[in-house]
Amino acid sequence: MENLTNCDEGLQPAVCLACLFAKGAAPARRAGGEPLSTGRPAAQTRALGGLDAQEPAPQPLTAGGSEVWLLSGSAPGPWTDCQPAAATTGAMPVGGLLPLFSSPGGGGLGGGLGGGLSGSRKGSGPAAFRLTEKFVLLLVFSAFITLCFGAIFFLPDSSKLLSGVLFHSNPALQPAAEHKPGPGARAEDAAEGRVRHREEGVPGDPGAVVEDNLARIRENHERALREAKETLQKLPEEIQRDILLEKEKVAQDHMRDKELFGGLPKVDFLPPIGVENREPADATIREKRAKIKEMMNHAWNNYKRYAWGLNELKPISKEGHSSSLFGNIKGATIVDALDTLFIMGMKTEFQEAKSWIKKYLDFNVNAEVSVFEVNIRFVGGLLSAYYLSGEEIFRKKAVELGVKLLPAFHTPSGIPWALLNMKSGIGRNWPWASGGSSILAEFGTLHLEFMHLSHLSGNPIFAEKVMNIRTVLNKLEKPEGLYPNYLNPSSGQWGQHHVSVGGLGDSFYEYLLKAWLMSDKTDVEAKKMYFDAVQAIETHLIRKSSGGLTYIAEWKGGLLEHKMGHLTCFAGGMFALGADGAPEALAQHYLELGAEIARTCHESYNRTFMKLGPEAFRFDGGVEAIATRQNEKYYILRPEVIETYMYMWRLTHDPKYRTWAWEAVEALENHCRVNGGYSGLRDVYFASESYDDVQQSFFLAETLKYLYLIFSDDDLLPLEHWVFNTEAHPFPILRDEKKEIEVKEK
Ligand code: DMJ
Repeated sequence: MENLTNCDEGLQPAVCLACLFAKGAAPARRAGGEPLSTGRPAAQTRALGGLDAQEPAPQPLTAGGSEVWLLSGSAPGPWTDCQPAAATTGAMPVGGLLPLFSSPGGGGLGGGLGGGLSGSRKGSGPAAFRLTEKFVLLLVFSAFITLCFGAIFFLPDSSKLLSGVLFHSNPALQPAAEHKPGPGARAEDAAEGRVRHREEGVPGDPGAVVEDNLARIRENHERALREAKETLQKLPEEIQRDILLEKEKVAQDHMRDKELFGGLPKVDFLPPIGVENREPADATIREKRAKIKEMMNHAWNNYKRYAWGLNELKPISKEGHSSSLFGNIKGATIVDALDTLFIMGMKTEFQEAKSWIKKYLDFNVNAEVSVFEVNIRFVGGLLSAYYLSGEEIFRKKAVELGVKLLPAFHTPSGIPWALLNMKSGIGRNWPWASGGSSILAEFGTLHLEFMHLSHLSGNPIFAEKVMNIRTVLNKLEKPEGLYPNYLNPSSGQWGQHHVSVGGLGDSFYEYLLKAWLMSDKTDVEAKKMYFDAVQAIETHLIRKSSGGLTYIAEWKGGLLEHKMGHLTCFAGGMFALGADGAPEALAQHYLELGAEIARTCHESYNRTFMKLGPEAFRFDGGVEAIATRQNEKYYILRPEVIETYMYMWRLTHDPKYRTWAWEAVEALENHCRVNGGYSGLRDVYFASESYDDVQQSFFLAETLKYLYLIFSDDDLLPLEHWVFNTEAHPFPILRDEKKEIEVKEK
């Protein structure tokens, strides 16, 4: 206590702060030049505190002066080493910092109350105080006592304190075993044990025990108040969500533990169908296929050389490229390319990729990721690598990542957030999205991966999450039968009525069809949703230009924008693939619709200088299939047009699709290939290349894979056994056991 009145090494932080402040502000003075009660010789004290023994004696305190001094430190009064003489220096005094620890003549409790023992005030001893000072001290003292009693009787832990402090016999006399928390004891029990242990350590010091208990009680009390306050400020739905969140956190921890201890259920790995890398019989086709494999080698080797372990490659700068879509997750190209390496027979590269994944692929990143992108590229890539190779590491990593994505679904409707911090589990939507909405193409493109995650983990939670999305969608009224691109996850209602089969909408439709196909055609709800949607799209969005090109426009609140994105070109393949499930009378129609879209998209390539298509092309202002705006003229190695050629080739074997695909290969080689890999282009209508300097991971995952498949026989990843996710990662069809048995019996 004595030290509290002095500026010495051992002082409490608050007091030290006060000291520094006071010293910097003005030379400290001592009342009447008397030495402080430090036990140090006066000369030393002076030297330390910069004291001047010749200073005049201070003015005696008045009650008012004392009060003001205690509260704001602005009135004249005596000081200790630590206190500036405010009145004489005009510097800000520190009295406000020291109401309890220091006071005139040696300080607060230490000086005032203890004055008779160690105070150094002139004429020291209680008798030396004036009546008003005594009154003030008494007031302070009684306030402190009231606080202690208040704490003892009204705080939640009071009973422990009462028994531990007031009515308890000396704890040191109690048997030690009694204080030990037993096995399985809760955290609070352990804490209690800790306090008791401290009591045991200071049997002769009840003051320390009181202090210890008070500190703990104060801490608990403050925490409880804080939590109660936060809870009261929340809406009932938010509280409900928090409860759910807590529950799921427990489930996730459980799952993680299970995984750590090898808890993933055993699954019988079925040898994949159609992964033998047979050479095509036709020599020209063989050569072409070999050329595409060489392109993959060029892309992969340069990524390896200049950007290994990073997300993507900058082929011009020859360094890594990081996209915010993946937060701090690394290795997008490695994971995205796995299955392409596998089907091309690039075994060494596949093993290198696997080793990297084993060692470095880490999802515990404190950064926001795009749930959609991470799902289609990372979850999708890992799942297909598992299904092709049977390597457990891929299944483990895929499930681990799936678990990390689950908090994205913590919204009132269960429609997931677009962005998620994988470490904190906090989600939000893109700031630009209409009224805080989630995006149809993003939350609608989780289904295939999540169904497989449930299949491989034995945990239905993933399937439940995506089936709930469908339930929400099915309850909503659709304008003209169309699905708007925006849906608010809080209200569960549509945002802006903007409909697109391109960006923001595209893969939602793709996943309806593929959910049906991947379920071995048992998910008839998905099939119905798909065909209903396609019917509405045909009625309201699909148009034919005067030059005879069929295109898919965008719909904005009933008005058409006659523009088609490169992304929309995937739809040709989708319509053709869906023909199989259509009513007989419509099957041919859908195949033809696919062919027409393929032709239009081919035109969008053919009408450029580079023979590669722009990001978006228009059918108005006298143009057809041409980009008219500068910011729509770029090509970023996207796959959608080639994807449609692949489906059209497989489903029709019309040779023009191979011809068109080869045109694309030549264009890529002529304009996108550079020393350091493949780059996107800023303007496909311009005679000389302006590179965007990014080799997108989907170039290896999709563009090159679809090209390779076009020049392979159909028994490489046959469509009867595999469904490609939207990033071209093949997933096996989940066979319905009952159906299998029925077929066999027949
Ligand atoms: C890919 O990541 C996927 O195909 C996605 O569905 C949309 N676009 C890119 C490539 O263009």
